[in-house]
Amino acid sequence: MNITITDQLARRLIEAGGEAVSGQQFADEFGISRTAVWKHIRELQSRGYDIHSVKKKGYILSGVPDSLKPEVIQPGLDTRYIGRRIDYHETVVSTQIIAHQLAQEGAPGGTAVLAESQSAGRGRLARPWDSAFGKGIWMSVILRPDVPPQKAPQFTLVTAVAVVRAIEETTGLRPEIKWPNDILLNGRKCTGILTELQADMDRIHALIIGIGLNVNQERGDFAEEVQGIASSLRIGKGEAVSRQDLIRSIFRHLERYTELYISQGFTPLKSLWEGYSVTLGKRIRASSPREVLEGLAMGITPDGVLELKTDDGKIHQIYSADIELASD
Ligand code: BTX
Repeated sequence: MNITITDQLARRLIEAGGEAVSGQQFADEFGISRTAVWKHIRELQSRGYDIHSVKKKGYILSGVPDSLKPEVIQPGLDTRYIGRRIDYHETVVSTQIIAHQLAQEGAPGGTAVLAESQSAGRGRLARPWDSAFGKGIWMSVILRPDVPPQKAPQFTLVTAVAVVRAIEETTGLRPEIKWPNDILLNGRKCTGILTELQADMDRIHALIIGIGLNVNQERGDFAEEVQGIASSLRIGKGEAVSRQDLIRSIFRHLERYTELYISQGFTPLKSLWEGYSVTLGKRIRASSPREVLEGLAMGITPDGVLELKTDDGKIHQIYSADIELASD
């Protein structure tokens, strides 16, 4: 990846945490003249960085643009591997497509593809995912866990817990999880998770975890088809939310819960997940391309499979489906 001196300078200013850094200091660190430093500062200002210079002290940063570029996200990120490599784009067809390519080319686990917008973001079964420019987090994370392919669906649940915790930490809102892959705010969908796989029979080569999180949309920013069912953190909180803080928090929680899952299995995550569930204990309709079943959502198994009891008393194990609350 090509990190320019301007980007490195931005990162250095962010890491200074609001303290002044002198032009001479920059010049020495980057091996350039003070005039060149000043030109890079001007460039950053034109990109939306709020930088002013204080006589005899140096440059002070008091605001960063609302961007998802790595130089803005990575300072202050305390993960070991998730988000250590960020592949940033303004507009893409789908971050999933790019992440699949990168994974095939050998990108390390933890690589994250981020975009400001997607022209054809996708959900499960190739359904469209509405991805307005600059309003959300449209991201695909590559993981390379050493687990068999049948464990892949559990990563959707692990990711859901990580994202819910990150939303809580960043906004104080209390979202809920609808099995398997939706996160709801006041009953409306604010996040979708799409787990895809590169594997052979015995081994996962890469998991591509797609996260679509509506952050700063107002109602009118959503495509007409989803206006009645979608929500955003901004709508829930009544004010704008920092996508940068949220992404760092997602990276941190995702790494922590992935590690927990790999070392101890799903059991410690199961009760966390259950605490956020809107599905359990309710009468639901589960639709899959194969069948539609209606009954009571009993619980999830230690493997994260949903158990549904139909009226004939039979318990069905559901691996993937669309869930609606059924009217009794
Ligand atoms: P899903 O199949 O569960 O949900 C898709 C359905 O959700 C759509 O049919 C539509 O009804 C509704 N929907 C579409 N856009 C939105 C939205 N912005 N907010 C709320 N509801 C919506 C969910 O699939 C998984 C979505 C993953 C999206 C991420 S974004 C980054 C990555 N790249 C990519 O192409 N997909 C993933």
